Amino acid sequence: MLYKLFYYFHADVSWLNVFRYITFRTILSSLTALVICLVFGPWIIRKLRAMQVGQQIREDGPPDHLSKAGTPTMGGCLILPAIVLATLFWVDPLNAYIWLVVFVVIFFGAVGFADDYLKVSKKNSRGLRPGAKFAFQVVGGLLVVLILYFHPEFDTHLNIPFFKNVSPDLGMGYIPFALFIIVGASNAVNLTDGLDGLAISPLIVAFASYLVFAYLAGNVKTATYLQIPYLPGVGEISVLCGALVGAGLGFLWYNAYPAEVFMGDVGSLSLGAVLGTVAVVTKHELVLILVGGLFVFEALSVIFQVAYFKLTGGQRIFRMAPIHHHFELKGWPEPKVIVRFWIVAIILALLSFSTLKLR
Ligand code: 57M
Repeated sequence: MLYKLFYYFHADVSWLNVFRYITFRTILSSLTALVICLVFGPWIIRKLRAMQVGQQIREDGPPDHLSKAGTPTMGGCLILPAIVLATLFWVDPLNAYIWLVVFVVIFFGAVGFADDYLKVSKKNSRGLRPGAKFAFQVVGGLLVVLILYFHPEFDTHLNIPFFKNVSPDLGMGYIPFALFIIVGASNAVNLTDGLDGLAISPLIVAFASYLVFAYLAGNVKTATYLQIPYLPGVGEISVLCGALVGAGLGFLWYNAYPAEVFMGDVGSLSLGAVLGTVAVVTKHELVLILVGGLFVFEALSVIFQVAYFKLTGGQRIFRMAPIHHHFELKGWPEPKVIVRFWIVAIILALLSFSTLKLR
């Protein structure tokens, strides 16, 4: 938006042409979000501490976590404004995809905020009732999917990674499919957010990957060369992904072990839903299984654990789910679990790039 204003007043100045480039604006949006998070981080952490927005710790969790009681939560209140501001500064304001994703940031952020607020104000770890939280997620996700579905240019074909000639048309079936991706990603990131930096680093990796996919899909030359669907306008999503990467890095500065702040549901529900939405908008839906592989792995560990627990009347596959707790209880120090999980996330994201060539 900001760069459009520059044009308005100085359209004849040739160096301003650099602002036309998505790559240049992506760098600027990531730096803007990074600086906002780094500069305002200490202030927000002080405010959250003063307002006693401290984490309640469940007593049935790994014992090491009890020392985390009182760590300020709701750090998403730093991440989300940084993303929105940096995005609005550097994107083309006429791009509808951007507004759709900004809506997701705000809507899912508001649901998470309500959940966190109830937890900290009532001083227990329950928050919104799970049914209510899920219902809000479905409503938000459905709105997004319906807007996309009824857009005349939106394509309901599904691209199958590694198979360039297989792309079934899901028709109306695309609606529940995309909804599952958005709501599923939101919950999977939320489940993963249980150790310092465990969710934000794989999110940075995932958004950096989608930054590349969006750029390639939004450019007619690269899309044709790679035989991926050409999606006019989707290149701007790179600028937004840049803001997500920058804000994530800025937040990681404070969330790195030992964390000075947690992102809270306001961060995790929103960033997860944004990841799902970006996967849908860039038509790289199934690639999310690799790009966000760590989140899938964490969510599956919970599904299997809960199912097995119910079927067997109380027996477990893992010492505790989500699976990061299993390794903690096996005696791995927290930083070791975190860094090893990051390594897995990075390898999976790198593998996702092979889908561009192996087809
Ligand atoms: C929320 N929240 C963290 C923080 C963060 C169905 C069941 C598996 C659900 C699951 C659950 O409730 N998950 C969602 C996970 C919590 O973090 C807060 O929540 C926000 C994210 N939503 O931003 O505000 C705790 O995680 C730790 N943390 C860090 N560093 C961070 O940067 O150390 C978070 C961020 C924080 C802090 O300790 O308090 C959480 O883990 O609660 N439930 C569980 O995860 C529980 N699992 C469980 O009950 N498993 C059972 C099966 C049968 C369901 C089993 O395996 O036996 C565990 N979680 C905890 N204690 N804390 C077990 C008990």
